[in-house]
Amino acid sequence: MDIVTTQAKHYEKPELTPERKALYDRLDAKHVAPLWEVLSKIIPASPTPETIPALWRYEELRPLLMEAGRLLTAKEAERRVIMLENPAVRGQSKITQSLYSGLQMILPGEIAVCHRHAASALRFVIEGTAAYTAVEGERTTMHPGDFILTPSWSYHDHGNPGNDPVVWLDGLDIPLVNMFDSSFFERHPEERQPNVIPEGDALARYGANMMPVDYAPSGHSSPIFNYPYSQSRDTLDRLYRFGPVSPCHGVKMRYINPATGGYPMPTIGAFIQLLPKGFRGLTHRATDATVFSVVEGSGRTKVGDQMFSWGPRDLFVVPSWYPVAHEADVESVLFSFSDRPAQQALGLWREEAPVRA
Ligand code: 1HN
Repeated sequence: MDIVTTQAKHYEKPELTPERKALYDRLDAKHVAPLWEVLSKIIPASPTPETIPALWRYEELRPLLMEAGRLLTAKEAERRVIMLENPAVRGQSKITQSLYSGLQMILPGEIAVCHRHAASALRFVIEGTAAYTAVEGERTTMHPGDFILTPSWSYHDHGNPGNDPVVWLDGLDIPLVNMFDSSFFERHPEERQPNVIPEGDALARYGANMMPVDYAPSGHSSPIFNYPYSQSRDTLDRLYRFGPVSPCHGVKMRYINPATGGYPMPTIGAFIQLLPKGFRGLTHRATDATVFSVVEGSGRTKVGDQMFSWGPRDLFVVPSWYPVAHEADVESVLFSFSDRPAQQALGLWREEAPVRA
């Protein structure tokens, strides 16, 4: 399907005469400026993202991450992460305009010390089965494909008591928090927070289509903090068999806060989708720039004019409003996250699915 690239008509700038230019210089000296000179730039007719589509191959990143593991400890680094930087905005520690992402590695025997910050975080486990993350007193073991939350201002630490490195994808709303100048950070007095809640408590209490009768939310995020891949994979499998399959998204599910049906965190939403073998998806687009992590399978995604071929553990980013179409050679699973909840809360989110030819 073809992509609509026609731009709506926009306001045209008035002519720049010598007298006008002289006025603009006098305005400039007083730290004021004429709106009409910049209006179409600051209010584009449709999104004009500065970030660009990009793909990272896990097999290229993994050796570099392992070398970082030889050169510094998790404790020295606070968090041993190689950041996925959008190629168009290098040095800004962002993958999209609003989100930060990176690959974090923790070696056998290491811990990542306990701290908390205003930024909300998610983890999507890529490799290794033995690490745990602890959030507000409860630990959870991290398995590949698990989607794990660290809500804003919750104490968290990680550890790897196993024999192999563990790698996960981090997604944080750091650029968004910094846009509001609302960042806070503090260390816990201990390296590890006390383990006061039995493992599995949150999932048992909130993850079985029931809520404690006297449940009262303690914050803005989901009371579940590990959404295990075993459950999400099984759901995708059954829904594929039951149908229907979306022509754009395959079988696509949104992770929820079970107390509200809304997103797990106020600023970052996450999704998991199955693309059937031989799937040829229709082109669609939305205003939430999205980071994808390939869990299983192989295929291709067309983003704008670019075609990204992907396999397990590869990562790619689709900026806002870029047309996207997925294809799968074999049955494939993609995890993704974006700032969709923030945009929806502010009444800004739009989608076009499928994009009109
Ligand atoms: C952080 O706390 C983690 O807890 C990961 O694993 C990445 C990036 C910036 C600031 C804090 C983590 C982070 C981070």
